[in-house]
Amino acid sequence: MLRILNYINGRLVEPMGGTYLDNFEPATGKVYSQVPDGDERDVEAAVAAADAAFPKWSRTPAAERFRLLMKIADLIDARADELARAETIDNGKPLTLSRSLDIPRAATNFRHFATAILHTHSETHVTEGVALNYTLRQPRGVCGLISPWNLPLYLLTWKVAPAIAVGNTAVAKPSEITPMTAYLLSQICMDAGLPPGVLNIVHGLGAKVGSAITAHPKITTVSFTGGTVTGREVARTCAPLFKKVSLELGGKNPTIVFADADMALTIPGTVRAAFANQGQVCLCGSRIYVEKPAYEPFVSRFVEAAKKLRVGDPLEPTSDQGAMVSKAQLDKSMFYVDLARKEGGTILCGGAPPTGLNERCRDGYFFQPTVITGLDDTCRVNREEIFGPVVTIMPFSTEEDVVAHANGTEYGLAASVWTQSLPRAHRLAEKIQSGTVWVNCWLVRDLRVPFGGMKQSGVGREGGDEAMRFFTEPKNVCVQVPQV
Ligand code: TXE
Repeated sequence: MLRILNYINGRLVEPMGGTYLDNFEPATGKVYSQVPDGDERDVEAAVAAADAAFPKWSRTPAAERFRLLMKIADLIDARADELARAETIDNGKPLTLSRSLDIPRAATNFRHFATAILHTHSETHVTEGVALNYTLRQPRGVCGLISPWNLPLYLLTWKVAPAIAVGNTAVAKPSEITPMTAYLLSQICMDAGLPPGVLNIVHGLGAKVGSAITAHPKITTVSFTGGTVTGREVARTCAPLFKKVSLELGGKNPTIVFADADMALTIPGTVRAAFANQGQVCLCGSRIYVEKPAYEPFVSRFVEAAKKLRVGDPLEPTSDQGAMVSKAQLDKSMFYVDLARKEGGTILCGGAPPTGLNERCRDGYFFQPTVITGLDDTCRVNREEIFGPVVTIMPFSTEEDVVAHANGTEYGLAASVWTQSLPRAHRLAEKIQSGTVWVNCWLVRDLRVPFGGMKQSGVGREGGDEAMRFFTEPKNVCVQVPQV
């Protein structure tokens, strides 16, 4: 049985407690590896390594940091097939998705920030006749980076890359449910020659390792992606310690389809937004609002497309949908489908695990793409994050109505609007309360733009300059200008 290790001070090491957690393969429901059951002692060692590495790393020239991060990206590319397979076995998503999205994006994350640090600029303010003010942006020290299970390597590297690119050192904790690609990243960092202590990865449970990271006095900055409930706990821990915190949390994202939308584009686009990664993307569009004249034909075509999605062994190239990440997530989707029935909804397709899985996957965590109608905004199914392949479709009459629907939950992460009227698209984008609004597309990501949510979808922004600003401290230097 493969036992993965922590990555501390440039070495792969056993957890100090000597205990391990079972790591399940979602497609089979069976244990396939073991992950360190880390605790505060491992976190202490990791923080000490990061703290010791910080002085030299923060003074390492940008050109050298650039070279090392680009080397990591190259090694990710070189091991992409292995990483994609590891991601799929660990997470349950189709291999085609791991290979086309998650792994290439991990390399891109490193390249984006490796190049960004070569082109930074700062501000100067002249106090006429008195002084010259310039802003120094300096690394903050040891960062705590906590990432979730839905896009394991993609979201881990989305934090690691900017944090160390600007000169911080880091202690990262991947989800205990999907630790494998983080372990392979440790090997890649060692092969790339990343100096010991710059990045440390401690595996284990959130309540033990995660909370030890957020509470550690030497960790100045915490970047967290996960559920809103846990995000609240992270914020509660960090606030009295005056840590800088970025929270990327859950969503209940509206998809808004007007009657004038190009349905040849909209149907596949909204189906992908609904069911990508088995609906386990915080940006997935799980509430679909369709303008009344187009409602019936849209529902019919959407259900037809959802039924065509092939749910199967994620290692098979023919599978469009793989397994959900855990039994808990599968049960959560089942719970909400049952709740939808009780709330008066109609299940038009899916609503249960598929039949016809191969022998290997008969005990896996699979669920069919599910479409529900007949519910309104007061129903829990339309208010709470399900984080599975379960969506609702509702009709709407006017722009004012649909804006009220879209903004009617505690979340505000993302939205998509499908229409061929440009003025209407801009009107909706301005009124919808979310950190991202896509128009006639979904999950198109330019890494330079601010990324994050509002309301209970999070605090702060990552991406591009926002990430560089989050992971640095601006200092104003004011120099008296001698009068001639
Ligand atoms: O996330 P958790 P879970 C949503 C989704 C899901 C729900 C819970 O609805 O059903 O969140 O998922 C670590 N201090 N999203 O349980 O618990 C944990 O070990 C510090 C949306 O997987 O938030 C893991 O590494 N860390 C989200 C990370 O936090 C703690 C993606 C996320 O785990 C901790 C995933 C603590 N007290 C789930 N407790 C998105 N926005 O993409 C746990 N952790």
